[in-house]
Amino acid sequence: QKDLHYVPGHNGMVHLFEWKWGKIAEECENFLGPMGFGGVQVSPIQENVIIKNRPWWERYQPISYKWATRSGTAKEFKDMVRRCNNAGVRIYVDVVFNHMTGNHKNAKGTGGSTADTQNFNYPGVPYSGFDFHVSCPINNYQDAGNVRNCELSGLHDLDQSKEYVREKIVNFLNKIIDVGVAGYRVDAAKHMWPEDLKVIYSRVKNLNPEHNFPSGARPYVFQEVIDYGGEAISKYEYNSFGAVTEFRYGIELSNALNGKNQLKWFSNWGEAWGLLPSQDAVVFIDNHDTQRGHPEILTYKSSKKYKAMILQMAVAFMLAHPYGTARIMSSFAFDSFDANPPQDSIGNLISPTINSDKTCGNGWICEHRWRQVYNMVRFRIAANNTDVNNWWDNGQNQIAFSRGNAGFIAINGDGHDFKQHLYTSLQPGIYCDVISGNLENNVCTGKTVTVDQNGKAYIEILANEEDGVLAIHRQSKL
Ligand code: QV4
Ligand code: CA
Repeated sequence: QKDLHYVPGHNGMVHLFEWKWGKIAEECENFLGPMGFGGVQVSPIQENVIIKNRPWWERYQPISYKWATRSGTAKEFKDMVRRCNNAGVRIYVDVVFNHMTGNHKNAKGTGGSTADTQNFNYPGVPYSGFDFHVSCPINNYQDAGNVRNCELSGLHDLDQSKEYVREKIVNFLNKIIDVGVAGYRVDAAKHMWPEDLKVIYSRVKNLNPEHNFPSGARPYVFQEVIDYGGEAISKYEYNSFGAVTEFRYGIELSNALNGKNQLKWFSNWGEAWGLLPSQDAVVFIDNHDTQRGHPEILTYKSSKKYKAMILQMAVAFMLAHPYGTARIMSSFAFDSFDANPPQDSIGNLISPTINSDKTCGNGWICEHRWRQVYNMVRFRIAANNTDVNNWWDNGQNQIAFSRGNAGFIAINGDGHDFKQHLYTSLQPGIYCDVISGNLENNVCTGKTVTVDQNGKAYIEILANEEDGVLAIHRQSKL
């Protein structure tokens, strides 16, 4: 349950937050597949309650397990999974089964279901009061019972120890596996008992071999457990039976690039820092929650504030480094927490348009389409199964390392020029820096780096350059 089943030669997961199924299918065929992305985390698929002005977070309030959301219908979902698998890109669904909705007058769902939320009645499943914990608010993160048996933000809390509830959840999961999904993100896993989760996961089917999964393959499970330390519940309660989101990853890197720590300390980045074992960790700089509620975390908005595009630097480091399963956040532009995704006057989602330079329009940020990001996905693929070697730093925020003899990256987090002769471990030759440009038809549109007979090269990242990163790899050789 910790194997992603990426197609060989693919790597990196992108969260296409609030994208429509049809558009994701196109993205798999036109961009993600050809670029070598490993998988997509998609927004919740189950029917949710409709909330006025349609904030993104209505999708975290399930009203039934029907596949009907603003992202599309069951038919469109199935078609997307098939097309993405054919393009070599796996699909991971964000599943929400800790709770149903909060209280709403005349609750109506995106698939036409209704609910009497005050009385815990959800005929679309059906669930009734008997299937829920007795209502109480989560207000004490020092008490595991409170966190797991009470309501997160007033969301009616299902009791996963009940056979009936387990059966409904397992059926829902089995149906997504049937159509070729490779795994799922478990929303609010911290708010459920590990024993219950273990039983639920163990009952889910093997992956569907018709979609090119090996026979007997288990779904990849990654659980949303936010553990910054200091609470009753720990990430180590969950990682024996599935992967876990490693929230400390993004905060540590953001702190360093925000000048609160030095990059040189990252020479032993990984478990030595108190992070989960690499195999168990899903890592990311920002996610859909932290980009809204955590000013200290780097997001696409940071890149406007600083001349050096520091989100890209953090993402480049993440993709260059072998630790963890890397996930990239792909956003829509927003000004406030509640802001809805791009939509028309009657609430239909408006999909991104694609510009000629590969970036997105219509209010979509599409970080995964930034050259500095997709080219680092290709770096990660080229460097697959190699370690960090030849770590170099200047004692502050200029660092460099190689990945076996497959790739080399240098980062300038200092305010002065980076000018060094460094050992790259790459074959002699001329390489295209994939951060400042692209290698197209054997022409490099960015900086080039010449690796000499001894594997050494002159590396330069000036303080006033737009990007604070330089990266070359065996596939970027001219
Ligand atoms: C409000 C009040 C409550 C009150 C309730 C009564 O705030 O005090 O009890 O009304 O009716 C939305 C609103 C929230 C509202 C709630 C219920 O923002 O104000 O409560 O709905 O109507 C997303 C959003 C939440 C949103 C929720 C459901 O972030 O704001 O709540 O969707 O629509 C912890 C958890 C972690 C969680 C994180 C946000 O450990 O698991 O908080 N992260 C995941 C998702 C996240 C999602 C949920 C969990 C819930 O990543 O996006 O919350 O599914 O750290
Ligand atoms: Ca719970």
